Amino acid sequence: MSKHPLLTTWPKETADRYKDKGYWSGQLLHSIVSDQSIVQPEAIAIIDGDQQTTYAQLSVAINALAKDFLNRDFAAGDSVVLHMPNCLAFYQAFFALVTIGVKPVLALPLHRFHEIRYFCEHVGAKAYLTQFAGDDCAYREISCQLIEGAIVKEVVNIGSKSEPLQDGLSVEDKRVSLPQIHSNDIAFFLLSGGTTGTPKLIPRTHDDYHYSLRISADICQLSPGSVYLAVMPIAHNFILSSPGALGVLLSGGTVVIANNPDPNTSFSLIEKHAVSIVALVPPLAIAWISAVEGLKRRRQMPELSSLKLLQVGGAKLSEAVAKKIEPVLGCRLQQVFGMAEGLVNYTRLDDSSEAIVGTQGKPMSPADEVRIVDDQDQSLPLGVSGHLLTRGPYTIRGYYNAPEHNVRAFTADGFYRTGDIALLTASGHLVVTGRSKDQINRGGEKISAEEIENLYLDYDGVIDAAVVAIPDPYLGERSCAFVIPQKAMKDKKHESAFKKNLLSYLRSLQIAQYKIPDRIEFIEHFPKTKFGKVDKRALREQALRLLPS
Ligand code: AMP
Ligand code: DBH
Repeated sequence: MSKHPLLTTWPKETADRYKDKGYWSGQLLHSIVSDQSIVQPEAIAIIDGDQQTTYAQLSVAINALAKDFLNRDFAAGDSVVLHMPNCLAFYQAFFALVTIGVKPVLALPLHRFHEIRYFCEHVGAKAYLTQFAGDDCAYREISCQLIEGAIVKEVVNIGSKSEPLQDGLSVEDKRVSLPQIHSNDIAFFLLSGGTTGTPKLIPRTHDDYHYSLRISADICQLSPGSVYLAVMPIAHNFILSSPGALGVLLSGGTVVIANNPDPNTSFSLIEKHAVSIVALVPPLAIAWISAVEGLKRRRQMPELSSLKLLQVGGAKLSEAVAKKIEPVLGCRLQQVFGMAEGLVNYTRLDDSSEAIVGTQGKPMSPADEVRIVDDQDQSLPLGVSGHLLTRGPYTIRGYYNAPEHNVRAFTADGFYRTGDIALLTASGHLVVTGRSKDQINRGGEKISAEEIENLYLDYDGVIDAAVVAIPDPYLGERSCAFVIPQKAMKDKKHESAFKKNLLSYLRSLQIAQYKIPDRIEFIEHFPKTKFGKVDKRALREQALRLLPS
């Protein structure tokens, strides 16, 4: 089925089976809004501060923007990088781009010049699409650097709040006609949390993503009455599709955008708009619990009665926190264990309390194939932890333009090696028990150890570096870089000056802040495994001993 040399997709017979079974329905992602604009044109689709848009208005704005993009000479098959804060214009731009077959790379707000430049170069981006609004001048600075460095030819500043899109563009422009889009085309690229030196891009098709939205919306029992609060970055797969804003729009509900993660901001939005569902990473769930407990003590209990479902995912939720959610917040908990590559697991709304609190859910589709295997890829019995492999109708068969990495990341028969260690229970639920991939999960933000190690290797004065996770009660994990310096450290003063240099070096590269190690330790040589590789397990134990008990 793959027509493109840089893409590995499903074999023809598998694709045919997914179509026959109705998983791949042939529907296009932008039909989500255009269909609802006919069914219920006056219903509110998205609320962003004092801006709100009905489905009819949203559809008009998307078409207008699509035509504006075509007038700028964007053409089907082009790629762009879309890098925006949480705002209405993100959805307008996303749908407009997929309407005309231009593939956006969905960058996250915390990405900085280092990452954005890489995405632009990797896909040969035609343009960088952003919004110069609010207090964050990062987007403007990145734009200048991209133009100065001739990395992209064009920067498009989309619909800042002072000039809303709906009023700005002509819809009646009949001179441009929209290109034909196929449902098995790549619609956009998501970013992988990464385990390698450079981030990998995840190509998602209209067919596979639309299926994942339909089934997610069904599992979460969404309806036109659902009101979804988007607190975390809206370009992230969890917030986009599990069921996320797109699942809610597909169901004809309303998406309310929060542009800061402060619990009190969310609580007022929940009350004001009668929010019924929200998705958080574990650290934010902890912050919400303590905020509510604090307000209760002061007898200022926020009005959260509309909230029916709190989804928590992105990193492992501890059982202790999971147990508190329903009694403190008064809503149902749903654990979500997903990945931008595909497979998403949900605890079901009618699962037992034990399953909801103690597992990371079941695969969402009956067509998801899940295997738990040992180091030799041999299947393990129920209840035994092993490597989690998966394939299915919405799990990719290869990263974009990464043939060598794909050989390692996928089995010969197309299973994705998730890098997670998990066990399956007799009821079919997965429990995540560890990770084999060389990654730090910092409260849901994934850091590839190798990416940071490579950056340190380029720094004068560093012989080698190894980055590992250290446990943290709030974030789950933080990062610790063990560094072998070229010259032995003379004293504490010398050490702390060198640590400062190492930190400012990383900052000078303009990488996302969350990737900067939380801790740096100097070491003379690394412990090695039997095979002579750096023994990260031993380093993690060493890091643990350094932590205050
Ligand atoms: P990403 O590659 O950024 O899409 O991140 C996906 C990874 O996040 C998964 O492979 C897991 O390692 C981790 N993850 C996501 N949700 C959960 C969860 N509920 N519990 C444990 N780990 C999770
Ligand atoms: O962490 C993730 O990537 C994630 C978590 C929950 C995800 O992609 C998803 C749900 O869809």
